[in-house]
Amino acid sequence: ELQYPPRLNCAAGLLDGAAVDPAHLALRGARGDWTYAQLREQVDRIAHVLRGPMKLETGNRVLLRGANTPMMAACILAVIKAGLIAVPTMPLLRARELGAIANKAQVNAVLCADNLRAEMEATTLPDAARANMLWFGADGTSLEQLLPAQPAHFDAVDTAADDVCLISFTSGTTGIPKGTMHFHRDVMVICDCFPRSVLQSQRDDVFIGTPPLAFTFGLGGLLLFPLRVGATAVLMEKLTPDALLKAIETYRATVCFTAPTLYRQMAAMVGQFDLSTLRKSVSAGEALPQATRESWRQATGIVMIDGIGATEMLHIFISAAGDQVRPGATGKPIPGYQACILDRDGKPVGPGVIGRLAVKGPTGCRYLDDERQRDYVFNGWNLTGDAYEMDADGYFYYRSRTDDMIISAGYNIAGPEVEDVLLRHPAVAECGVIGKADDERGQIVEAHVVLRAGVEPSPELVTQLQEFVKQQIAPYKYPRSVKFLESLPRTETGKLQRFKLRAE
Ligand code: 3SK
Repeated sequence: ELQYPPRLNCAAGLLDGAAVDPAHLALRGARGDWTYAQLREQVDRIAHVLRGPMKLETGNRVLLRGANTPMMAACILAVIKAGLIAVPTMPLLRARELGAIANKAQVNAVLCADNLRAEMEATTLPDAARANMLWFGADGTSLEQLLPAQPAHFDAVDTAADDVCLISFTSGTTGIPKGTMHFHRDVMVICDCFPRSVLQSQRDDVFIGTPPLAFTFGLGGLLLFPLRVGATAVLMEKLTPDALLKAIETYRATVCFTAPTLYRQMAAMVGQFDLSTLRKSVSAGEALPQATRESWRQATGIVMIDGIGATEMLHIFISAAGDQVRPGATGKPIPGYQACILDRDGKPVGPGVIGRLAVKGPTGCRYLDDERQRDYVFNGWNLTGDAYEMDADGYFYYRSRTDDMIISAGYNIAGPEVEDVLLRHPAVAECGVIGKADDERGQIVEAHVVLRAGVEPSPELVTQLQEFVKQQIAPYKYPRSVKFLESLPRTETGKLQRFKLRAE
């Protein structure tokens, strides 16, 4: 069913798709809104700048850097429409991290939001890129100055469906980001999988959310998926829970994409906002605790759509919606994808056994010059690094990251299960559970807890939390060590950096 022509430019395919009405609002943001006709014209003028004044050639790589704004989105689309390769980067990255990405991807040019200029200028870049940078997003910035003189129409560069158009970097939960390469066809594939089979998005949808466009969860949910069905996307620069709730109300959003942490925080505040237009709430980027699913349901009446994706796979490949949702499960492989559980030797295991999640389908891992490709792809299966269990009906249940499974005195303990219990305690706002080396037990369960406002840490509270866990799950899973923190270390995509907790 997923058939695309051998010559394909995905940016052109999305901007000129059958579902697009030129007069319909495409992108909305704090600094103004663009219809599809206006977005297309903006993309075309930027594409002319890339191939004209910037003198870039087909296959060159462009580092992109900016908060979620219509202009950042237009730059990404323009790079791809111009036959170049987009290398989007997270807005909060520092010069050292940006330099590592720019050099790994050997970028030839940079398009960067003006408010992020200082860090970009402090970055060590390949020479070609250092000499070829333009700034955008404020009056009089170099990119915007060039636009009025450019023609309003650009003929998309003729690319092959299997030419690379995007290099997306992983968020670094292990500390070392990897570049993943994706084809024009892959972009169309993700638009035709999850949004069709699970989300069932339509032209009258208004998409909103917080994942950065540099994270493929955000790129899909807040740009590619809405364009594919001719819908509207709201791009927000301020990514706090109250800003998201207010924006859902203001823009009458129907589909929200964000991470479990934000749903958890928003559930406590929804009463102050009108969310009556919201129909779908998609959670990914991190495992969704059942406690968070329940509190969002209680607060809004909405059954969340959980999903697991990976930068390597480009987007979500296991999910479920509506009456297909099963408590505790992420869901089933979405049409087009297959998944199974493998043991340590790479042999499939049956229902009820925890093992390594393996997935295959129309997208897959292609690391940029990285020997870790051999660890990720095994016999055609992509090994995502997640420990999962399947039930007899083919539902998949997240247990932990493969390297996060805690082995204590011979027991296998999944940190997220302990986190899910702790999150139900009224004193706990956030928590991260890890295995800490221990002479006697090999490892012990250690909980890092952020308390709710007004709650003070104390030895009594530690005992209370330990007893609370023992009451709800097998007592050997209780955290023998509890530490209180002001906040948890997270990547910009919201993923908990357990390696930092372990290093403490
Ligand atoms: O981390 C995830 O679960 C994810 C979800 C959707 C798209 C991309 C990613 C990495």
